[in-house]
Amino acid sequence: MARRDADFDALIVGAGFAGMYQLHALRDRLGLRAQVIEAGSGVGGTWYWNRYPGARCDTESHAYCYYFSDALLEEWEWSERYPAQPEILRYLNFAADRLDLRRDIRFDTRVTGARYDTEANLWHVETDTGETLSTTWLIAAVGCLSAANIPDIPGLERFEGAWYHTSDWPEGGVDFTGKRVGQIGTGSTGIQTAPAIAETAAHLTVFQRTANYSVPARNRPLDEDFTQAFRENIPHYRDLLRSTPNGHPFRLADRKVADVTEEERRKIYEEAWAKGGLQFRAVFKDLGVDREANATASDFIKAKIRETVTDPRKANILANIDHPYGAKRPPIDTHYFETFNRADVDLVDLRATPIVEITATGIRTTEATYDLDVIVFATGFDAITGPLLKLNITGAGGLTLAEAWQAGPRSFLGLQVPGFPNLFTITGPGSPSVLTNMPVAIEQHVEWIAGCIAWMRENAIAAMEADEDAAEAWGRHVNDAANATLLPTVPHSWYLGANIPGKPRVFIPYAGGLPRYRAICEDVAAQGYPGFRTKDTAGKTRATSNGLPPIRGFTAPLEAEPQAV
Ligand code: NA7
Repeated sequence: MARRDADFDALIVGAGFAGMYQLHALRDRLGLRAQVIEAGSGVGGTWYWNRYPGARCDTESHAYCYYFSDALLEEWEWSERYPAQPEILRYLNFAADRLDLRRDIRFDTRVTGARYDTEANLWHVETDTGETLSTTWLIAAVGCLSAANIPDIPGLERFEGAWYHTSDWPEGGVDFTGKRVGQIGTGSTGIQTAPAIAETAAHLTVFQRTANYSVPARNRPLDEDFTQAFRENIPHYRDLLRSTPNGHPFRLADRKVADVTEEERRKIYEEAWAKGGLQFRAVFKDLGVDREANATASDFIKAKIRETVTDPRKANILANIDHPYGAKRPPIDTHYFETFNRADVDLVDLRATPIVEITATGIRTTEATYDLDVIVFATGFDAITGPLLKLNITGAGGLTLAEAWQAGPRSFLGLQVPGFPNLFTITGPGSPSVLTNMPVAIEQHVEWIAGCIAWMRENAIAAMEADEDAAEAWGRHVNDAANATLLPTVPHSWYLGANIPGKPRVFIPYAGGLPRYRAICEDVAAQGYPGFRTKDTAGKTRATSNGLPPIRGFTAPLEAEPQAV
């Protein structure tokens, strides 16, 4: 139940895919007084900030957009198989115009703190423009990968050249002409940006800590026929995206590695390699769950790397991969390994020769000094929890989110945190989030949150928060789901928080698959929100004190839904 004396019914933080749709859902469907607070000067979230050369989505364009509106799908035309950052940004601007969102977005405004007032059932949200705004519901739509990880390497402040993190790239771009560039990091971002930087830089040195798999993206322009066929089959694509475990437009093949001969297997991998893209991991259903099966895919890709890279020293460093394929986020690329065949591109193995310091003129490892004009940090993010913690949220009774999550994030369904009433997190920790095609996961969360708020209004509920016991049970289920896969077996994975010194090692996203997750969320809503503690406008409270009632999907065996993450 919203308070009329509050500044807003709902404040949403972030104007990316999530915040934009949440604004539309609350303002235009429920009639709430809702606003978005956005630090950037425009909409786009991740795609507003990540302007580095080569930035492109790894999801195919026709699947990387809003599906809640046929009109948006029919009016937009993608130009390439994978959308590049400028095209996604144009798309999100188109959606903002089409839905008339901009009038309710405060740009150039960063949330610096939020405090819950238990008496008034209100959030007080502070901004860097000096305002304090009150709201009944606070919705964090801050994205999973928006808190940059800039490693604490001694000497960075002494560096006399320029340095950039890929996620905070200058709007006008960076001119690498004639420059010696050092790039640290070979995750999805580093693998996209190295070939693009090499195109114009005088010299590129890639500093690799963990060798990584990559499958060719096989990007290409889309033609009229594709667009036409897509528009005629929108319901098919919508069903497909909502019924696959990771929200991608491909299904996991119904066969195991051991079901085929070695020769057939080779042919399957070759065909998938030629086709390109993330569906490489979906050609067998046991790649994500069985080490032996996985080794066949891992070995295939390592052999491809060795075939591609002509210098045996570089090939050895690149193919020396220490984890199962897909157990860390699997990148796709456009000529990444080929880039190392250029005479002006070098590769440094940081496992063998770690960085000691950054000097005034470059990077010094235990073995050599590399003179550089520019350093590019493609070093990733304090993922999922980082952007939420940066909001400086204080919940009921003065408990901060940082305190509540000291031993790792706790939530019910990745949607609400015990002790933080009326705060919702879109694609928060404990939800499928980064293991899926994000817009699909976002739409499901936005719609669930809108449904929950509508229910609160209908039932005169003033405040709602996750129960401790529900969060406990959910945490166990998130762990079980991860343990049914190979995902938690990589000790240096950012899915476990391992890339950030001091971050608790907890498997963060939910690996049980989107359909199962959606069924659980729907069942919780249909049963009147068990697992949540509520307080009505008369001050009467309700809690699920005797554990959770049976929830569809919670109990089904996890191996029924192997992840092709
Ligand atoms: P990632 O996947 O976290 O990759 C970051 C890379 O930076 C990775 O190779 C890291 O090595 C490396 N890194 C991080 N810190 C250091 C230090 N201190 N020294 C050397 N190397 C370091 O981030 P991305 O931006 O590539 O991708 C994130 C997501 O964006 C991706 O999953 C897509 O969803 C889009 P490590 O592997 O930790 O040894």
